[in-house]
Amino acid sequence: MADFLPFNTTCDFTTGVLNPPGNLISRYLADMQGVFHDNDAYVAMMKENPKIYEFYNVIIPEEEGHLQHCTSIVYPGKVGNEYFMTKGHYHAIPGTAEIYICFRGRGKLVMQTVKGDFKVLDMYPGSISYIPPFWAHRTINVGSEPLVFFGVYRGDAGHNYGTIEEKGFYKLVIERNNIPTIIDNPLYGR
Ligand code: M6P
Ligand code: ZN
Repeated sequence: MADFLPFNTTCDFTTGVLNPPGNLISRYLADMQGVFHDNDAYVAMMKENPKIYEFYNVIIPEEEGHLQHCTSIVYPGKVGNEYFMTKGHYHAIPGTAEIYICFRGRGKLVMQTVKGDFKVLDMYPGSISYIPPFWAHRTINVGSEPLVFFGVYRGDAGHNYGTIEEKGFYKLVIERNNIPTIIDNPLYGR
C-alpha cells in the first residue's frame, strides 16, 4: 500500500462532477424497478425514463486500509408522490461506517438496521452525516435542485443491495401537502 501515491481530485461543489471523473455510474428509472411504491406512476413515467441519480467514484483499491470516496447527484423529481432517491444499501462488510457531506440541495438520509432501528437525518449544504456501522442508507432529494454530496467509506466495505431489494426500507418519504412526510412502507417485506 505504501506504493500507492498521494493524489488530488477536483470537485465542482455545484454539479458534483469530479475531475478526473473516475468511474461514473448513472441510474435511470429503468434501473429502479420495484424501488418506488407507486407502480402505476412508475410505469407511466417509464415513457420518459428520466435519470434519477448518478455518482462519480474515485478509483481506489478495494482494500481495508484505503478509503473509497465519491460524489453523488440525486436529481429533483417524484414518482407519484415519492421523491427521487438512491436504491440504498447495507455494506457487504456490514460493520463499516460512512460519512456524507452535503454540498448542495435538500435531502433526507434514511437509515435502518436489520434489528429494526430507523433514523432520518436532514441533508443541507454543510451537513456532515455519520452513518454508523451496520446501518443501511438511502438518500432522498426533497428539494427542487440537485442534491449533491460527498461520501467516504472503508476501501473494502462493498455494497449489499440484496437485503433492501428483497424487503425495502421500513419507511418511505413522500410529499404530502407540499411537505416531505415519513410514512410506514406499505410494501415492506412484500
Ligand atoms: C453514495 C455512496 C456510494 C453509493 C452511492 C449511490 O455516493 O454511498 O457508495 O454507491 O451513494 O447509492 P446506491 O449504491 O445505494 O445506489
Ligand atoms: Zn454505503
